[in-house]
Amino acid sequence: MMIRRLFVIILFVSAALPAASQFISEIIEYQPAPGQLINTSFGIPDAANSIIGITNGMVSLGGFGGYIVFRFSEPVVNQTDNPYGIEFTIFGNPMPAWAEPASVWVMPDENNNNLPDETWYELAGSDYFFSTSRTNVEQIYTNLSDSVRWENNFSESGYIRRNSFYKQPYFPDKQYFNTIDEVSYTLTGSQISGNIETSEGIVKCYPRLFGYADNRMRTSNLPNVPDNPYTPQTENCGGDAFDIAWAVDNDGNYVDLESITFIKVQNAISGYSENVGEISTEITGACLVTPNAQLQGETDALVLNFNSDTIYNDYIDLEIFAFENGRLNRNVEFEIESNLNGLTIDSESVLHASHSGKADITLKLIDNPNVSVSLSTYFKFSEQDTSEVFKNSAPVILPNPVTSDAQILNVKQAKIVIYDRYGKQIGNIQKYSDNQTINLSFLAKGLYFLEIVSASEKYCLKLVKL
Ligand SMILES: [Ca+2]
Ligand SMILES: [Ca+2]
Ligand SMILES: [Ca+2]
Ligand SMILES: [Ca+2]
Repeated sequence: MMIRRLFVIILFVSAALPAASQFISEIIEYQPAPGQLINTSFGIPDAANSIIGITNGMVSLGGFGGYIVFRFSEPVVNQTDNPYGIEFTIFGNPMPAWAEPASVWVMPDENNNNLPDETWYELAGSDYFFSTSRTNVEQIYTNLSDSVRWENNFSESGYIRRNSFYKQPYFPDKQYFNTIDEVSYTLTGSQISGNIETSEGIVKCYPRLFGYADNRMRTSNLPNVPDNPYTPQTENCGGDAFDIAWAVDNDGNYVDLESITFIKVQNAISGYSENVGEISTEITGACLVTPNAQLQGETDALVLNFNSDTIYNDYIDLEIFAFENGRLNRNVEFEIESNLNGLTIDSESVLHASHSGKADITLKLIDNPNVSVSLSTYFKFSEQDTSEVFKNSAPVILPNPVTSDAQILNVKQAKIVIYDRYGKQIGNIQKYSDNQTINLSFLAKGLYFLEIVSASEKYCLKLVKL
């Protein structure tokens, strides 16, 4: 009796288990950016090798631009009849509100020399077409005695500082990385917006819909049965599922690749938060999909790039993108549902409001109303809203220069947006009212611009932080 039961269980499990050849067979290159796990057991070449053959290894890619290149033993063929069209799943260690998304790139070995010496094609994820996403970001890291400084070709700069958990140097050490210069080196890649939210003391970096690694949580199900990347809920093994058909060239045009040999995973976010340090992708392994024609699901998707609590206008140009099997589909029409009467969306995706008020909005594909996105905002543009914003004279910051607490006089109620001297938005106060005191001690020393926005007017004030 015991023997028979055991036999049945083994048969059941082995029917779906992945073969050894479905896991990563070789690490070709590991070039991390500086980060809190670099030079620890999770950030050295041995760590890179830990993701071969399994899905529970662990390697850190460090900050923005850090990457790893790996392959499976055989070329990976683009199969449209795979579940949801997916070829492989990459696993990381994200949490529900803490993703560290990495872009994924593929390369065929057309010259058959077993080397990744041809063209990398990015698998364009859900955020690829957003105006807040960039390609060809060159980030230079410089090794300072107690931190790492970075600068990029968009005139931005910052530091990766040591935190209290990991006290070792964060710049890749010569003893592990003999191809990385000891003083400075440059990493180039695609970047998506960090969207780091630190409200209420909790740091959040939300997962993107599809197309990024270390983004979505895994389950304990078999790793060769993939998640449907087009739905926000988790199916099958979870993790991040990839379709070779998402490949784009340098100009963002889709390319049809029959098969690929090399895969590069590269941290796509330059982000830092006080509590958790720099955003640094971790990868634990990857697994090829087992073909299964029965496994099907929704393959339309909608994504929205939107985070305005208040719109001081009667329209907003929405960044909304529809995808069909993960490829951008511009020929779609939307229907709109909202509690606020008089809202419409035109063929250019501009949302128009006829009244001020709080709006909870759902946009659906007309051809497939099962696929939708929602947003909440406040339209604030009508006469009764605007008349009370500013008092008789222009706004003034006191004191200026400031060391910590400040007040903005002559503002009854407005939104305040803080920009650094490069014009990059670094913070905002959604509702500033009536000489309220604000604490600006979080700003580094330097020059800033405060934009004070009401429904009818905008003021820009210079602020010096000491
Ligand atoms: Ca495919
Ligand atoms: Ca992670
Ligand atoms: Ca080659
Ligand atoms: Ca899903």
